[in-house]
Amino acid sequence: LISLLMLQSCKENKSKAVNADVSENSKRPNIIYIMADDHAAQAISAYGHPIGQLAPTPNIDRLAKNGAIFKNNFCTNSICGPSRAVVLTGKHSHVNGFRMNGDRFDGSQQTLPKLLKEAGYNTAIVGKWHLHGYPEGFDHWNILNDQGNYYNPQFIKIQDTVHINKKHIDTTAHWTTKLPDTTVVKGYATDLITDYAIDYIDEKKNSEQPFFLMVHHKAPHRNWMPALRHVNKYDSVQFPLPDTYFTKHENSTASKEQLQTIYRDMYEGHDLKMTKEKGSPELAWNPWKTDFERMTPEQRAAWDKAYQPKNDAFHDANLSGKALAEWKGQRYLQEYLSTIASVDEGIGKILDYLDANGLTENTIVVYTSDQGFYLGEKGWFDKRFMYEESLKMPLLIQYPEKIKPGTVVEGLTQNLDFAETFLDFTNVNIPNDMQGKSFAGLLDGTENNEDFRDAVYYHYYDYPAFHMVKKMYGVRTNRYKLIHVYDDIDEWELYDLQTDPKELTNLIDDENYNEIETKLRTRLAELQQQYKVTEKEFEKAPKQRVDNAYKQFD
Ligand code: SGN
Ligand code: CA
Repeated sequence: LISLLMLQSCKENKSKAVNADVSENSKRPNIIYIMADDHAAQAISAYGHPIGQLAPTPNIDRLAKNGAIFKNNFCTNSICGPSRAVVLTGKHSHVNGFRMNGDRFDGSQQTLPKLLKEAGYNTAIVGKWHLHGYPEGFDHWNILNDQGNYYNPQFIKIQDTVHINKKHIDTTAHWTTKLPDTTVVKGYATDLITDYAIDYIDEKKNSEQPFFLMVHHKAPHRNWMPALRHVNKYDSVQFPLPDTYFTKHENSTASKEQLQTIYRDMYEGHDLKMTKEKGSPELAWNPWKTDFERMTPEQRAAWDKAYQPKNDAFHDANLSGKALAEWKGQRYLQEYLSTIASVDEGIGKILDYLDANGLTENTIVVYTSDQGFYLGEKGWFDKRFMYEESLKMPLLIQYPEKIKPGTVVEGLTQNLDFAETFLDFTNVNIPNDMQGKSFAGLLDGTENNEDFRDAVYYHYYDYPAFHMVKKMYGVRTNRYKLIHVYDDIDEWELYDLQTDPKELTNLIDDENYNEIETKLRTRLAELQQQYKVTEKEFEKAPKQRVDNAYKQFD
């Protein structure tokens, strides 16, 4: 039967192929979708930012060199679970129902993996899931429990949901489900996820069936724990701290009231790996103990050996005030970028594997992050705001058959478009209820960047919550951005990205911008109508909840 099928597919290939050499290529492309967690474009060297030059990412850069780099790719809602839900559905948060972390993803709805599976693809996901409940529409999955840990993380596989340690695991359960110790895998999360990805590709490489694989890293998410081989990687590098590091946030109340300032809100031990005193490896403020306690004695000893000299030197320096704030920024960047070194190595391994096995030509490889991230701009870490650093997602795609090496995409694309684009590339019908737009035409040169989209819609809901970034929605065009911050506040912000790329001057009361403001308000209303945003999306949180949250997180 198999040879009969092969004969059949050969016949089809021949009739479709222009010449015999490309007959192999008529097999639909595989897709490897690699998404890091919180990877800022500033930290990818291909994007040209000074930080990325000091901490090179040669393997991620290979995608830009062999394929395309996107300069204006945006998320619709700058936070983890919501971004993942948008990627899976091609629909805005208010339509797919996952507005904030903590919501539960309705797995019964139409998703990209389900559509690809129906169209004959083998579908898989390895790494971070973070949508609560377990993946649906995947033939294979092996996911981190909740946020996952850097060292010796817990993984749960599709098989585990049937029978794990003789106990039935509820596939609809919330993450608070206590998983058995047998799900702990010794090793470093980034390396394990890379290995799982390669194992899967290896299993599928000779199959007639094309595959869709999502590789979701935990890194470089908080608390930024590098692999043991990288714990001293950037000790002697001085990263440039942004000139907005000590800004006073004159432009915005939401910016003033956030709790994601590096030198004020980071946990000294847990995040910055600072110790209580010279000579002791005991960590300073470390509220979530399990990240370190789960290390094996050998791992912990190697870790302490690497950190002790630099932490002792810190105590000797006796820093305070501005110098201490700058030291914290430096330590943060060193840690954050060291975790990316493993991610980049992993991408290199996957690309080398594809090359070595003749899979490169017919495989679409995507690299992105669930949102952007702050590397000290405005004094911050984390994301959530509609400003450029967190709104922009890095995006690089390699697909030799369709994308010319060195392609630069300037059009306004979004994570909302990913599902549509992959369906387009695989010749699967794009359902009408998806809200994005395939950008395949920007990649093969059949569509103009300027004509692709004139404005993107954004809506962030997760307030009150960690970091206390207020609810906001808005519109961004090629040049301008209009934001409405609401809930316990009612404030508008307007920025001219051409004259003020760092978004420090709120022009909302500037008369010279009245006309622009009016146009932006009109466009915003149109987008809300187009995307079917209803009044329900602007509900306020009870005041008591907000007050309590400030107490809890401050
Ligand atoms: C954790 C982090 C926050 C982070 C959220 C959401 N705190 O709560 O800093 O904003 O995750 O991140 S931690 O101390 O527990 O690490 S997200 O990527 O999952 O959206
Ligand atoms: Ca994230």
